[in-house]
Amino acid sequence: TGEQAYLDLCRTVLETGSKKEDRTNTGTLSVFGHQMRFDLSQGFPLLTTKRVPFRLIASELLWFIKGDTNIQYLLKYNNNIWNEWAFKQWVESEAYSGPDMTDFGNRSQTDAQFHELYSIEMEKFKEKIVNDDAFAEKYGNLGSVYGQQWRAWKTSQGETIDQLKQVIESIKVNPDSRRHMVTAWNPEDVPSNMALPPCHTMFQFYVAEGKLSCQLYQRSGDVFLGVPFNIASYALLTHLIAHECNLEVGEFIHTLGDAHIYSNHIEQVNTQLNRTPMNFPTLKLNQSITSIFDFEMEDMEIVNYESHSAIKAPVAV
Ligand code: UFP
Repeated sequence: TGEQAYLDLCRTVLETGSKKEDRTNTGTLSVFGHQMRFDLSQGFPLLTTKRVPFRLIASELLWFIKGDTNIQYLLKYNNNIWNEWAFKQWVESEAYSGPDMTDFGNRSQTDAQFHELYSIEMEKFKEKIVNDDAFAEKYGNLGSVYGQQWRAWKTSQGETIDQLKQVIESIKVNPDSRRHMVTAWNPEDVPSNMALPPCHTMFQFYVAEGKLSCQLYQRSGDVFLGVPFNIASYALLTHLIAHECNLEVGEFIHTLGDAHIYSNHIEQVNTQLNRTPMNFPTLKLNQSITSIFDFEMEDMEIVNYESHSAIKAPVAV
């Protein structure tokens, strides 16, 4: 099955990876430069050797596509994956007067008492973001993240470029073009304006024989936690754009720079490698929608998703 490409990446990192320290002080095994190919016509690449939550992937992708950079949208879909970045801005602001939240990510993993305090503050923060638009406007906005880079790239002239709209137009008008590019990596914004310098830095589309393919260059990949999400997210994006452009889906090609397994994920990866992959599920899209900008959560559905159970692991922050 197509999942083999991912399992091979895991094995390659475990067997040939270099021991490498990292920003988060967790320690990794890492390889540099690895490519996986997924034939999207053979099924939707949502891993089956562990449960991967499609709902989170889809709501995050719609958030990017809409050019939204405020976590309020994500929280409405019960998607918590970007909370920490906004929470950091809040607890470091003048307006915050609660308990000291310095280095909350690491402390909440090692100090149970602090974890309790942190959870309470985080819940209060989320509730305010959802219910108080002015508060959300101020503290829920992550600034120069994917939504902005894709839909409203800031030029030196003070204008904005809608890269996503332009690339879809160029796929329709000039499918053979070798310039179907979208970039999220803006050297001017890195690192000062960014919560997290983009991991998926640029992607390119390619049309041949009526099929749309996509290749992503990801500078840094957390093989166990991040990469399974990234695969499904770009596969979904490729499906949505192919749908709008009346093309079939071709391949998703995932090129990774620093592909790493964190030292506290090795056991989990081994558990996963001992499982037998099942067939990939299928993606169903609401056929009456014609523009990717009009898709909502209820217009996309994963069918026949059978998988082994989820595997928990700590996130490096
Ligand atoms: N990471 C991913 N995929 C993502 C994302 C983050 O794998 O989509 F946003 C991981 C990669 C790395 C960490 O382990 O998050 C980012 O750290 P750094 O900026 O130091 O590469």
